[in-house]
Amino acid sequence: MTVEDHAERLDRATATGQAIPQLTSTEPMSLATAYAVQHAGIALREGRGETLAGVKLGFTSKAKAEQMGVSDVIIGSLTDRMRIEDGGTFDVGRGVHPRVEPEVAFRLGPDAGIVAVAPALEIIDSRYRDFDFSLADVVADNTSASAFVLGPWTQLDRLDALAVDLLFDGEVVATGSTADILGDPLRALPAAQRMAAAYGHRLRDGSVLLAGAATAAVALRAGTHVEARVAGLGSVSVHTVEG
Ligand code: OOG
Ligand code: MG
Repeated sequence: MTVEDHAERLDRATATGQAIPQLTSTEPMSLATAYAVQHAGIALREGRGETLAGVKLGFTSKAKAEQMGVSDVIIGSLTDRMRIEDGGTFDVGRGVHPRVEPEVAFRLGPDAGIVAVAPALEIIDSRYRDFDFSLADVVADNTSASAFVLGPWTQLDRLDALAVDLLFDGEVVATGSTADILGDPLRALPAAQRMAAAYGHRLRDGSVLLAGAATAAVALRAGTHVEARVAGLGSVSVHTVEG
């Protein structure tokens, strides 16, 4: 199968909510090819009018790496269509098996420096059966990116040890610290610059950078008020619906 074939299979799985077997179940795939599949998938989205909104990092925390059994940091693309307004809704029926994780987001300025920070929720949804994949598979699947929600932008110099809580209907379902993100989420910027240069992503003026989850991801079901709280940064929320 060609890079385009792989990208189209993943794109169809995203559109239909039908999981597919791992791409690497039939043939091995290099990381370079996996990123080529990821970019081909983004090109399909751009062909439908979506525009790039930024990038995300994955597996920047030990909790996430242990949950998924994959430990190398990965990079993926975010588009405008993935963005949900703070307090908006997410339709779980359109996904395969969506999960949510609390994150920290940065807004990048003209020189790709950080100009603002916000609490964030990332909704991930692997297009592979049972949320099970190798590193190449998850890279090809645009790092499971599905949707993201940004809280209020603020300025804060130190982010190294802020408490992070994920709440479902007001009850804490996961807790962590921003220190769980690369030791300090500010390290996400050099990490993203390195990954972007290596794999062909761009950190443009106004881009969003999702630094990665501070806790393991939690499965979503319909009818839930989902909130992330980051001490000193405030909170961000989304309601899940079905249909
Ligand atoms: C891959 C995405 C990982 C993070 O924040 O670590 C990620 C996955 O777990 O399916 O977004
Ligand atoms: Mg994430």
